[in-house]
Amino acid sequence: MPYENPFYAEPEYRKVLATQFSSVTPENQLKWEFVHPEQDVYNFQEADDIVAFAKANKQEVRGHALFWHSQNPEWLENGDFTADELRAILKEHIYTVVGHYKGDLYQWDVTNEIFDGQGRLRMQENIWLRELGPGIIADAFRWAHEADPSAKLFLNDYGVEGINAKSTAYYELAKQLLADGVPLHGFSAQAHWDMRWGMPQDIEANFQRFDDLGLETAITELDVRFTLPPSGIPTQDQLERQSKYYTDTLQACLNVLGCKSFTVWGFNDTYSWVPVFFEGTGAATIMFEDYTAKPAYYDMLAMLKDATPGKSPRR
Ligand code: 9MR
Repeated sequence: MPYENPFYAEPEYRKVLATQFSSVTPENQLKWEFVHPEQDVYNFQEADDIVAFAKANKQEVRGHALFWHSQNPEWLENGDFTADELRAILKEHIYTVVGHYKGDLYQWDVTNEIFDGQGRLRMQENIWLRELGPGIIADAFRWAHEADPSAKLFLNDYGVEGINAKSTAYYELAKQLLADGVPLHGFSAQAHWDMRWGMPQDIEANFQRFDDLGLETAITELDVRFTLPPSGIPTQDQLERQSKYYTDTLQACLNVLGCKSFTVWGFNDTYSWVPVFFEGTGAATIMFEDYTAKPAYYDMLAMLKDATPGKSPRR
């Protein structure tokens, strides 16, 4: 990671994490390269610490991610495995990692980012799809369900917030998996917004069609980036426009009954992937470096206070 893990280094980070959230997601600690760095080595320590922290603070934990084209260890990506071996490796990984947290994690991103922008499966980039074919998706869900029957299992991606080719590809896949009796329970959208572009107005309609299939929905990685002024300090106008992205996303989730999980991707600008990946942009989270809250924080809080639990405030 490009910055020190504040979970260990910063008491204020832990305090805010403990008091402001009811659900947490390990940002990297359950990805293959972290949790399974060598073929015969699992490293659960950091994720275990997060799960213990969450338990102590009566929080739930989302698991992320089991089947992805990115952040895989060298031994896996550059290994010379046969298809049968790879299948056994994936099965063992899922059994071991999901099993390790059996009963502790309420949701798992089983697959992450398996479609490209045109709604085509990433048959080349994703090692599992490339070597084992699309049928392996159903197996991954079945294995995860066997390892922890109580965890809700999700298809997760970015660029699938509104109705478009990619989210429709997920809709078709979800229907097929459900028809085949595969234990799929949810569809989730990451929601990494960039204020250079607007945001889709049909998030609710998109989530609702998955809800109508009987699936849960979730927002899993919300943040809102924009180009910073030369001073590096966001203007009030930028912060207010940013808040609208946050609250519009929250409103869409609140409007869909099965959208029960809503996660921001980091909550302090010091510890955000955004400036690392997109030079010149930043300030994407709900709190400044010193943990003072931005309009997005206060506006979402007000919206949550007005929301009626269990009732769809559909407009
Ligand atoms: O926030 C994560 C960052 O610390 C990592 O360096 C990066 C590596 O790809 O992954 C980031 O998280 C990603 C998440 O796992 C999947 N959706 C996109 C997120 C932002 O890149």
